[in-house]
Amino acid sequence: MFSRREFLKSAGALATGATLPAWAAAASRSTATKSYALRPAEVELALAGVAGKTNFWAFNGTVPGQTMRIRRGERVQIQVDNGLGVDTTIHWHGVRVPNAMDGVPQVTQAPIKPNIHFDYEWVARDSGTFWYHPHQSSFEQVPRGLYGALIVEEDKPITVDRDEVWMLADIKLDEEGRQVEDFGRILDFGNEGRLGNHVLVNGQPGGRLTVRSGERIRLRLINAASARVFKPAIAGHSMTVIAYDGQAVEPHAVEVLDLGPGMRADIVIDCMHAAGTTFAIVDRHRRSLGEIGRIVYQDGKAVRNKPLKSSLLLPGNRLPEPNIDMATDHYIVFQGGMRGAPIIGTIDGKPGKIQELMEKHGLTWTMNFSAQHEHALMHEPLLHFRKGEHVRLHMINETEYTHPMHLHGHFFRVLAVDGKATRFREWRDTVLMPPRSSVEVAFVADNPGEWMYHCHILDHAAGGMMGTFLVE
Ligand SMILES: [Cu+2]
Repeated sequence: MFSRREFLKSAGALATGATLPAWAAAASRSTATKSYALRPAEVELALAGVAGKTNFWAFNGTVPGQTMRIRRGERVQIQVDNGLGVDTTIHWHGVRVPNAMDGVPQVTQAPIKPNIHFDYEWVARDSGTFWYHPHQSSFEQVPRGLYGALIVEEDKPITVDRDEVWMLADIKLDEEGRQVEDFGRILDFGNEGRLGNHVLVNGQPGGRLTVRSGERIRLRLINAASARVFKPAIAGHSMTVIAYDGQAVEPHAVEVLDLGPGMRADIVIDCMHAAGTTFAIVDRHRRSLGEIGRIVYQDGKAVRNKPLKSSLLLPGNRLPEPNIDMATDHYIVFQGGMRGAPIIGTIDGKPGKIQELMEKHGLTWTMNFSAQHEHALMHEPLLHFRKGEHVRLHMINETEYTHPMHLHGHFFRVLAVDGKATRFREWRDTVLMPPRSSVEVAFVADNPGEWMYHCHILDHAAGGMMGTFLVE
């Protein structure tokens, strides 16, 4: 028997040399396959301005891993060959993959053992800015350097002079320029997470966006930090947001972005200053380390003297639209953390205190009164949805901390924060939940399987703020 895939492969092979009938050409285009090989392993890399070499874990020896640029509708095959001394997996953050390809150890697959390989394969249904990283001990593996960008290009992109990716992260270095290996401390789990002491842009300190006067730049910002929330602002420039988490939003200007771990923003910058000038991109968050990078105007003639007038509205993806009138209401209550009420849920079936949860289980947070060890083999889904169910999810944050909450396999519309309707009802896969707040989102649970729902401050996830939703 000839499978459809083999048939299309041979149809694709025919394309070299022979003229294909239009139907065959279209078929091979729509199922074009891109293959990647990713090998996570230890590596020593030089950081600008840092003496000596720095120890990383990296995909194919670079931090970030290679940027995967694909087109919407393309099939992607990724062979992961584990060169680490520990188990790993890869999660395709924001990509609506089939459950078995989601890369969550114990939940969607067995962990990839050292020296073993695993093949991922999925079709890019949505265009947008996504990223990939391990879901195994992510509080350690991600900050060690295992992360990379995944860009799915639109069929009809907007007009810009250049399309750039900045992966933001931080790193904790000692005086010799080595990574401090203090991962997994309960003090970090129960507070704001483990913060680095240097900001990295695409793996190096001090991002540089070199531009020519008049250029219009699309900048895809990805927060790959394990715990740091960035609030980037650009001196002398306005940022027009065109997408959040890869999904189109009505273009709107902002002075400051609010980018929690896991979150993305596509912004457009019209660079209308004079050649030879420089502008700082600063982090305005209260835990900021200062400058993230700079826009540097090259010498030379301006590309144009007035900003481009063309539309910044992205075509958008076909996401299932939740109907609020027919939606079922579901609730998640968040409790815990070292600062705040000594609350919480259940320990061994009885109401317990945070102190007890920490001492007995090494956990610091609960969702709906239950805390989970990272990817435990035995676990109960937090919520159950019927396949196709329209869901309105009420998230009630009773903690004193901010949490970027991430749902796998789906996008949701953000309806309201503290009862106040959002301006754009934007689609997201990760939403920032401010301290002591409520956030309302809605989505259609159309992707069958058991999906992670967790805080993307990876230390919080490891401290119990992770659970699953079952769609069946
Ligand atoms: Cu959190």
